Amino acid sequence: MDAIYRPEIIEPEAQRNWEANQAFKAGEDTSKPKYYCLSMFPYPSGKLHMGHVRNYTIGDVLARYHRMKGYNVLQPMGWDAFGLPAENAAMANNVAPAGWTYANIDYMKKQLKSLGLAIDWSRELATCKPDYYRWEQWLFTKLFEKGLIYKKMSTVNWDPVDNTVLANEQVIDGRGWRSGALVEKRDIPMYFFRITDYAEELLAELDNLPGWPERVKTMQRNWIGKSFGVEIHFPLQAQGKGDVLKVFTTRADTLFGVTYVAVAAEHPLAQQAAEGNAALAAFIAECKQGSVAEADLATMEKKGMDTGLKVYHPFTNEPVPVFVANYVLMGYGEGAVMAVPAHDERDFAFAEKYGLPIKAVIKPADGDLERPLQAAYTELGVLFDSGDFSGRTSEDAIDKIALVLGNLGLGEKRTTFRLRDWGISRQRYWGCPIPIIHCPTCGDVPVPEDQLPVVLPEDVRIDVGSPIKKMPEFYACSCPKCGGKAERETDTMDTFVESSWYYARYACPDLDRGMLDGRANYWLPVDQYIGGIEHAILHLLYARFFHKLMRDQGLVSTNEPFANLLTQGMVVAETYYRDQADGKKLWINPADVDVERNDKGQIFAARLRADGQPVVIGGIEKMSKSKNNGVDPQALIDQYGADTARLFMMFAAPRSRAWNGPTPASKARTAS
Ligand code: OVB
Repeated sequence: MDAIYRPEIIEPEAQRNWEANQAFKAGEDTSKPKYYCLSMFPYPSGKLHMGHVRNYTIGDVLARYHRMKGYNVLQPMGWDAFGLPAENAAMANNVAPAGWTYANIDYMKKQLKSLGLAIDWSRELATCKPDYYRWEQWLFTKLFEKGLIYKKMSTVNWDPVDNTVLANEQVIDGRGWRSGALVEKRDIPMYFFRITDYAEELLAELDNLPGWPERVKTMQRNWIGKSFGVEIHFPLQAQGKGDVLKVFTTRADTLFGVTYVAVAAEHPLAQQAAEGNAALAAFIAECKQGSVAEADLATMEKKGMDTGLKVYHPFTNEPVPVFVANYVLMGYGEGAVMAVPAHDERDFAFAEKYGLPIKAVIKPADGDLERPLQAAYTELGVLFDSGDFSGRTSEDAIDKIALVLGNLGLGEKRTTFRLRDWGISRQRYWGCPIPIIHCPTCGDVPVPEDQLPVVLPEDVRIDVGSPIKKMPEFYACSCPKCGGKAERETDTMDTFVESSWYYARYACPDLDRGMLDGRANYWLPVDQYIGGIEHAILHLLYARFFHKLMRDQGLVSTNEPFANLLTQGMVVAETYYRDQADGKKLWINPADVDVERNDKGQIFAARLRADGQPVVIGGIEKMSKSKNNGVDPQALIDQYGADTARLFMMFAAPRSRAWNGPTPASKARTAS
């Protein structure tokens, strides 16, 4: 035996041995309890980063521990291989997205192997391969036939110079990232998964997931956002009898405080009012510009314009002006809201800006409102100046107002969800083709099973826009129903579709006659899922939704995919920079800096090794390309060996809440 520890010799030898003996190959074995340990699969972005090392080390520790405890352990790995980064890289380096992706997979697979993870590589899958995505297309056609997928017009970011749709992250300060042109909104047909049909179950079943962090469940509950409210009908002035403007509100108790109603730019009333009103038409056009990202909508300046139209208050019959407002979205509720400036912050700001009346009707139970109101009073309370309802509490009034409106035929109680249907169409190339054929006679026809997969051509040149939209050899086809000339859909699916079911396909990655077989029921649910907190909402919700879709298709027998969830923290590092002449900071990688520490280990001086001159110490931040503080795990592995790198990762920031419930020994020391 060598007196010196030589990881560069020991580790490859152990790894070769594991590979030769298929040490981590898993099979269905009913004599032992099974343990399916899954780490979120990586995007093949180029090389492993510290976040991956942390994720896959935690998974490996749990997998090996359970193996030693006598469990039949499955730990698979694969590649979340479609997506925009491959297209961007392809454009920058003039290579095809497929080639770039496969090269990255090769390199990162070598890196993962050098980490010594106990992975069953025989189950490796890549979502960009037809033998994977054909089953996604197959399920799509089944769901389309069931009406669980439907087509509807939807708004996208349109670059008028490049003539292409932009993803939200390609819109920078309202302009296209490549062309710099002002981005417009455009309505195009897109496909939607009816996730709202499952909203109630997705919410209720969070209560049956004791092995999930409370924080993640709360985020999902808020995202689903079940609320009880009232739909209120405001009769339209100058229209036929019975014509009403419908709004939804959770605060029907504030109805007597309504001083205007606001509709989305796309609302039929707005369109109607714009005929013969050039200023309004121009404002509506302006509303249609800019990003559709929710984050941008939240922070943008709230603007509106009077349509000149009026509706009647359902109780007082007083006329109420109708505004078009840029913050009201057609896709949300009825595309119209009642505005109560005295009791809603956004309405308050809007009313002040446009000189609209502010009418208070709710006061605290044990006091009075300040006069004049300096800000909206948004709490529940007691009604006043509200006709027969004055003196009632908010809760009581909501019920009573709904009842009376119901009797008048002017409204009803309703439950609504914040959750919207999931739009999955992407006008991009590097994704799973949507298996629909557009026939001028038969309409949208799903591709028949025996014609699947619809294979994405990999040998393409990327410039502006998706190449398959310009390839008749891809889109020209005949209608499966009538045999006439037809065209294939050229949009591809959101990559979150692939990551919604990969965990199940690992049970039977070789199956070529179906999406899943009985092996999925042996392995599922995943006993331990491990990943970053950034996936707390969308990915985990979509995967839960897909599990229920697959259950209802008879493919799996359980209700939930992940029994236990562990969310890891962010990997952090010191930052260093120098101020440049242009006022910007030049970020310097920690690997290029020499530091001096005090007796507590804190860094008090830092110099750039190259010139020996000081650099500014920027404090500890999560590792990122923008702050150039990423530490390359490969350098660590090369210098100290994988075991040391893994051990360091676990000791520097240990996790105690390993699976179901906290271990008594210590409290978690990382944010998760
Ligand atoms: C890493 C987790 C991630 C996921 C696969 C990241 C935790 C946060 C990042 C970044 C860059 C660095 C250095 C450190 O959450 N394919 C999807 C995916 O997320 C998953 C599917 C299921 C939707 C970092 C970090 C630098 C898993 F930029 F140079 F600085 N985090 N901590 N540290 N794929 O490849 O380098 O992104 O669980 O592992 O991540 S993934």
